[in-house]
Amino acid sequence: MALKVGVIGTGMIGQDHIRRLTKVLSGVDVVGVADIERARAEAAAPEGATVFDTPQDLIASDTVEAIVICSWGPAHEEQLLGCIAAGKPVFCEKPLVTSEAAALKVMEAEVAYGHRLVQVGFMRRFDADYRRLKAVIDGGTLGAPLMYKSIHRNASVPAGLYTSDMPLNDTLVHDADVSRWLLDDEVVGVEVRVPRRSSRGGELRDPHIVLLHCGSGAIVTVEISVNISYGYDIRGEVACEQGVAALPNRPATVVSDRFGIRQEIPEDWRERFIEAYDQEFREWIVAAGQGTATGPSTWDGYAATLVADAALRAVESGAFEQIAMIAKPALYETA
Ligand code: NAD
Ligand code: ISE
Repeated sequence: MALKVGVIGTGMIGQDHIRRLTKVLSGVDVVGVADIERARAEAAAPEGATVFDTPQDLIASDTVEAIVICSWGPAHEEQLLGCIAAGKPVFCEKPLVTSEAAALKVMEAEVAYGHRLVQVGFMRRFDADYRRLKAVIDGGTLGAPLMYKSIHRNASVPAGLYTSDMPLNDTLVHDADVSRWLLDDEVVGVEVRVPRRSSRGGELRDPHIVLLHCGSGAIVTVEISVNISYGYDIRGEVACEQGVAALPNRPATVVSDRFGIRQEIPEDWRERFIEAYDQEFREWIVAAGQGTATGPSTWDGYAATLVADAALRAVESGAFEQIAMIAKPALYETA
């Protein structure tokens, strides 16, 4: 029996996820959609799917067994709490929520429910290259990881809609999550440096250099550039005690012609992580079909939110900003 899914938020990534849920993956049916812009939901709805008036109506519907949230970050809290209250598994695009208080509320609700219902859209954990990199580090042959260099470049971001806080609370969350996962460590403090501003973004503060200090003493440096024009360029290199392991550049095909030797650059995240998104949903469909969730959890969303908050403080203060986490609830110990 196919899992009956409702999608909230039918913008860029909502439409891409509807495409993969209807055209790429099996064992799943998109039976409903909702968006505050009803016309957008109507245009995105697959044949036969119901267009609900509100996200709350979608969550409450008996025809919807599991939910995919692709609305804007500030809307996630209310929608996640609604899914947990209804006892329905939910895939929520990053960021989990946009404040520490909201993350704690969602975590409290899930812990009170008694088992995991929430999977956060940190798709890098499902990318084959990142998984290989983690396997090398976990294998231990290179010794302990000491430094991780994460490069996160976007060709462009929507002018006016993407504001100066977003490199730190919308984009950095991916690097924060994947660093914690790769190094099996928590971030305990953050520093931010702001180099010369790129003229391409007008008043937008861009680029950023972020230092994530981990509990073990390992340090992650993150370069975030969101208007670099040439493409979506994601790189990563872990320096360990006895060697270095790095992600390959994607796509890996090398073209040689009379202009030289080169690799293409993906246009955006949809292209670079297409297979990672497919895989995160394959694993979600199986877990949600069993009434639960897998992969990045509410705890991981909370941790990334704390990093974003600390980074926003650090960009103002210019100083090291410490992070204090609550004790990890037992529910997330095996996650
Ligand atoms: P978008 O602006 O294209 O689409 C968001 C949609 O949500 C819009 O159609 C909007 O009308 C709708 N919406 C907003 N508030 C709503 C509400 N309260 N109820 C119902 N619908 C609501 O944005 P996007 O690029 O599709 O991003 C959506 C989410 O996905 C964001 O949280 C973003 O950070 C995340 N995202 C993740 C990735 C990734 O790589 N994992 C990539 C892009 C976006
Ligand atoms: C976007 O929302 C994403 O999540 C992309 O993966 C990220 O690279 C981009 O910077 C964000 O704006």
